[in-house]
Amino acid sequence: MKKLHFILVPAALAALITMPAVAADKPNMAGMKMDAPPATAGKAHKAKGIVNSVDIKEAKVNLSHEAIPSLNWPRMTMSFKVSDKQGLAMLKPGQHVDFELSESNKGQYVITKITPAK
Ligand SMILES: [Cu+2]
Repeated sequence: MKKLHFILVPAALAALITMPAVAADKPNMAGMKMDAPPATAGKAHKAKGIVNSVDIKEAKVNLSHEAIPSLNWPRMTMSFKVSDKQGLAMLKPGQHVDFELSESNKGQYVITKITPAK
């Protein structure tokens, strides 16, 4: 009986080590199934992402966003200006968020609305 115990422990550990990698991918996959905004939705582009850092003073957020089909953008990590001051004030690193982007001028995109993901 003692011997069986020693065989089971490494197997359980191996399962624990491989699990987080799988779990970390799941939220992103689920996010991609969200209803895509219609192509005619004006200048607001809806997206999802995870907050990396927040700069209240500069009104900026750095986040890793999902692909944004309406802009033909792949997923990436980048900083955005945020005009939604109220939304910005509530953000915390690691948080999953839903946000809306608008082009302000010459390819500069500003987040006009940002909320914790539902
Ligand atoms: Cu980007």
